Amino acid sequence: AAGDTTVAAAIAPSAVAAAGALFRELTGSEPAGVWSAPGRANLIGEHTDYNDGFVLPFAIQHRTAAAARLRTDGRIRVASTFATEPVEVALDDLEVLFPADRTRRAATGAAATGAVEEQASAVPEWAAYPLGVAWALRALVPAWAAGTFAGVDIAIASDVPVGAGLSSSAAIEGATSTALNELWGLGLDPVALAQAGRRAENEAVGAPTGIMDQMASMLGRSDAAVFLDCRSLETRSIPLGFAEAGLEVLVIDTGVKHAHSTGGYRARRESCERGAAALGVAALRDVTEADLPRAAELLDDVDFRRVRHVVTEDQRVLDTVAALAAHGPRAIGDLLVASHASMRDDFEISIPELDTAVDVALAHGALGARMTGGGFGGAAIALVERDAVPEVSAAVRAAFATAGFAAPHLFTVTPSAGPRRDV
Ligand code: GAF
Repeated sequence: AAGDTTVAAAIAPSAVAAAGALFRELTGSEPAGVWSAPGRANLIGEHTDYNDGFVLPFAIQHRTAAAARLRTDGRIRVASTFATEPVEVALDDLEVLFPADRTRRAATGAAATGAVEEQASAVPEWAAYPLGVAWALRALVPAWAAGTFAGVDIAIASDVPVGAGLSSSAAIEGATSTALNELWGLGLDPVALAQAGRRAENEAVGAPTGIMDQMASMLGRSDAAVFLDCRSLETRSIPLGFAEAGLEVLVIDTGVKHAHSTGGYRARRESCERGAAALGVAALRDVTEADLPRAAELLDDVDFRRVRHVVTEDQRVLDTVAALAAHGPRAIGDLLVASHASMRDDFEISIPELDTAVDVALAHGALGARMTGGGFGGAAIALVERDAVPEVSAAVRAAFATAGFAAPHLFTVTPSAGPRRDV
């Protein structure tokens, strides 16, 4: 138990102070404000978002903060505690750095863009998130084209564990878009800001992700999950009641890093697209369990199992929302377990560390457990009686040591509020 406390304390939120300090170091002056946005844990609904389906994530207490202030020279400079060097470009160059399409890139002329394109490949990945958000916001606001936006300095710090499947990237996007929305007086609503964040991730960073993480970060509420229909983008706040029920959500971060801009994530998307095309629907959202026998005839075994995961996972999200409303959080354990089995066996995005985390948590009394996020690494969540957190944690640590896995990071997460201005 003492070990758990140490780990929790080490990651206790401090991003706001760190972003402010970094801003002062960068500019020698005070920021105009500090804005922050949370990471998220997904309770259930994995790889359903880009299939126009349903998800049920909640924002967590770990946040990313952006300290920012306008500048008058039309340049944007971003610094972060993840990197030693800040990155600075002219705002007008963002469109060349991240061209909306090839036609536009061609239209700007190779000679004129050569130097900037060289700069684009030199933009480190972390900086593509905030710069990509600034670029995506520009596309939303026609006034930008008339050059009405001032430059800006932004310093970013985060308490969200990176690569743990807790959406550290959506938290950077959310903190940046919330800061720029206010400083530039854009008046955009949280859904528009979430869409700008997704666009930054898809087009500036090049990770083909869905909209779940940005919506979870932007629309989070204390003690509630965000039930999102990824087709209509309608959301409903779903009370979770973990605290009143005496339950905790324990995160087991395996420390195995994943990246969604590469390999497996993209391949899963392609399987889903082939499945939808073969079944003649716009997206797998339009397929029900009754269609699965036909899918089995039309698809090879691998694509069929990918489709079966998405179709059954959508149903599990709806069942979880219904179970929470009818019976409360103790009723959702089996759905979490079934979700994990589907990701392990049909979608094949789990890894031995995540399977061990889930199995051991369940063997030591967790009500339910599943990997959370895109997979291939990252974290599992376990729904655990408050009093059982030390026992489950100790058992997971021991099992990891026995299996020869790196020591996991264990901490509890609390369903928390979305973006805000902190200073
Ligand atoms: C990652 C992506 F960013 C999300 O859009 C979602 O697809 C998730 O993986 C899997 O559910 O977090």
